[in-house]
Amino acid sequence: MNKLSINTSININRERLQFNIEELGNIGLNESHGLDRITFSVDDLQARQWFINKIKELKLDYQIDAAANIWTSLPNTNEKAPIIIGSHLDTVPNGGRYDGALGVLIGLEILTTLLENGITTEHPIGLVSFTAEEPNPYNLSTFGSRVVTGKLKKSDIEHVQTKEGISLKTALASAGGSVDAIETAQKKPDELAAFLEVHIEQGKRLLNQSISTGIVTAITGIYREEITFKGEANHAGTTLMKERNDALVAASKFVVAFEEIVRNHPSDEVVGTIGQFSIKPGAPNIIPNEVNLLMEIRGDKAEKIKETLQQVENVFAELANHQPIKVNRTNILDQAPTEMDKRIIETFKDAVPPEDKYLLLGSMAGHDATHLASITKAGMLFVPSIDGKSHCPEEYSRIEDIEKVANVLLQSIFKLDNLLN
Ligand code: HGY
Ligand code: MN
Ligand code: MN
Repeated sequence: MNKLSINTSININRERLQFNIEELGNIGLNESHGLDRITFSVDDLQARQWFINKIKELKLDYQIDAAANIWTSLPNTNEKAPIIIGSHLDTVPNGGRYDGALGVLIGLEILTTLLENGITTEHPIGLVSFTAEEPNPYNLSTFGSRVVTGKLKKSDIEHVQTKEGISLKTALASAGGSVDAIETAQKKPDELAAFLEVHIEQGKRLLNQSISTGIVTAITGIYREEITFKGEANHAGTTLMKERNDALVAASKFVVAFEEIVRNHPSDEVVGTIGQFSIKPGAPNIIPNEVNLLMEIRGDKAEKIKETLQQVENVFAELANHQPIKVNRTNILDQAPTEMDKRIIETFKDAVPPEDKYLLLGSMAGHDATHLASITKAGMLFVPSIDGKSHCPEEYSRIEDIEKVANVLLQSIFKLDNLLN
């Protein structure tokens, strides 16, 4: 049969996709109507099991690699490298139903559509759910995709544990992975023909222009540091103000100075956040002796992140002039800004129906595709986010938009199947 004649007549099943979004969206639901599928939590494990059951219902094989990434693929006897669709199932605390999950569910829907239509492609079509994309208690976001692309090795992770002392070794094993065998999950360059990720935009650009399909040109760079300020604990009543070395006061000055640096950066694409902060010992009558925080800087160009970091250095130098504080800084993430594959961008454009529009846009959120781009051709499609809300329970995308973008992905897969080696 002529492949092109099959392609244009096939669409994904919107009701089935909607059903799966709702069913998966009940796993990890909390009292604030948000999702708590934090990496390796009971709810994360339950979502992973839900996904495995769905694969089994399709009578497909699946593999859990050493990073606990879950892979499946349609049967195909060709020797070609596979085209892989993927994203993640874990969420931020009190997160939404769409971030990550949508990309996996659209992949599942596309596999199901191809199966029920009996379509065999030249390239095997696969699907992956990556482990621990979001920041997590192990301080290892985009964990699964970094392992697959060789950016995290056994030596980087073998001693990792949470603040409560739970080792990554134990937690990863609970999801079917293995720290000792971690490097077996690594893929060689060109082992995959392409990686395609659909995600919600998490901003308002598509919505403001009433466009359903976003085609991502590049993904922001993300730099994170864990910073500990060490002062001196002492009695809050008997220690004179001039005699104090208060870790919280120093950290607070830093927070304010940091916000000013990023706010004043001429580029809107440079943003910075301190989203996690803890004080020790944490009593009203003890001067804080330790503050621990996570600082994040994002930017569309590596130089802009570097230049922001230089200004951060100046703040620390200035702080040291005023207080005998000790500061420990550990870099925990340094993801360079990444361009998406030009050929895939062109293919996405061609796959949008002529009566519909698309918008080319950069992603200011990080994604697994950023890492996959180092070993294969990577491309991303965005779906509009209502009110631009994400990482919160209000996160929502309309099924009409989702359906359109899923069909763009399906048609793109047919085109790439013909185009790629
Ligand atoms: O943090 C991010 O940009 C992504 O949502 N993980
Ligand atoms: Mn996210
Ligand atoms: Mn995500």
